[in-house]
Amino acid sequence: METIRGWVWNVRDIGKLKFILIRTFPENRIEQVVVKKGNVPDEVLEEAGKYNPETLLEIQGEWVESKKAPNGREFVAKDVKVIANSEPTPIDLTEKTPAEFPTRLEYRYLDLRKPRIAAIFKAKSVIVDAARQVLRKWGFHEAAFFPIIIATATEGGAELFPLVYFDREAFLAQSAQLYKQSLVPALGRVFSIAPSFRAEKSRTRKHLTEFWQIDVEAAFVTKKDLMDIQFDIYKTAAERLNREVPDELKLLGIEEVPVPNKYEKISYDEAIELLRSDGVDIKRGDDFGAPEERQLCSHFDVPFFVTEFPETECAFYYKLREEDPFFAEKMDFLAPGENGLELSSGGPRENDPEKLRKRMIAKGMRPEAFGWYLEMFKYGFPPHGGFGMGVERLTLALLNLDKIMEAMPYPRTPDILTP
Ligand code: AMO
Repeated sequence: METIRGWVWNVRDIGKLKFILIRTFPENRIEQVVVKKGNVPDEVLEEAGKYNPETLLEIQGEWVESKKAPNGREFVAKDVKVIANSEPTPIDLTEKTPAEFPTRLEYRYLDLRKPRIAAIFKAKSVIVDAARQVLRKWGFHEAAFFPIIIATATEGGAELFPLVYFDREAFLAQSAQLYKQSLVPALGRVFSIAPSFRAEKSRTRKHLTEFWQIDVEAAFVTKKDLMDIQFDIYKTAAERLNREVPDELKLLGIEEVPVPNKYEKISYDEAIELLRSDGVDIKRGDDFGAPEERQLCSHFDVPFFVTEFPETECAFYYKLREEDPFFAEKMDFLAPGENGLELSSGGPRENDPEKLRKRMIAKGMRPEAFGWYLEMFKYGFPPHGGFGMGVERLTLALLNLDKIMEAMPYPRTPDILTP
């Protein structure tokens, strides 16, 4: 005799026989349970026809082969115990009657139980673990941890969420940028996986107001190293997804996540040329908007880097090109294909506090507010560089989701604050 547990998915009542589909704990698989007169006490048979979906059961019995059952087997019950009753659910977890996203969010605590939705988060857990594994392999230490409550902008002033910090103004961190740089002399290679907050009123498939970044910084690192490390995260995550969660991928309609064997590189100027040859109206100096980005990604079937962006489009901390200071040494890493998008930004950093101060002023920032950051470069600071990769963007790309909100259990956008 075996014991299984699971939630009622659906009950088919044909009198002396009840077929109960359950979603098993902990596998989250749909399995068939047969409750038959004579096999179970009479009151169990009677009750079994009345279970609401999501009633949590503990069932004793045994598996037998059955060609008609979902996984080629069914569980013949000898006894059934209700562990927790359920009221009728406000959304249909079987998705026979699908709900719109706002309704799904309203009942997110139930929505997350759907095997297809739970699959996203089992996969995301593999992706986050793959990033940690790769960074450790490359000799990085995980910074434990950087502040979330901060006094100044790190990525420019307009997108900060202010908060009241006793009698002072403070903000939620836009990134760990300044702090991760400051740990480079201490740890050499450092990373953190931490939340970032951006008060952008962007309502797009790739923007959240709260998202997580894999923030990476290293001393004496080359641009090629930075690219290789990012590619390694992407590739390792793809391989591990295929190996560790194949059933979850199937639920998401993915036979196999494409595992790239190389990455490509294109300069900003080349990307502009390519877009223009496609008939896109874009000037040298412009940043890529969503349609341009998609168009660019559709030219690639492996992940790729766009290198050297116009300085005016970049944060103050990127190094400028020595040969041509119109450009900053920033590089973006993008996922390929029709559904492609920017996954990360990064590059070598500026170490000269005077140059940093001028760049800040030019970008409308107040260098006085960055005292400690500017001072630290006066004390034997090594050349360094890094990148920040969005965890939800990476999840969106690898799992081919249609919007980033699907990659967060409880997404935050300009419109969504609850649950
Ligand atoms: P950036 O601002 O480009 O760079 O952010 C880095 C990466 O974070 C993700 N990201 C977002 N994900 C979801 N919603 C958003 N609103 C959002 N904004 C950004 C993207 C993006 O590529 N400090 C630098 C990185 C560095 O140079 O180290 C930074 O924050 O995947």
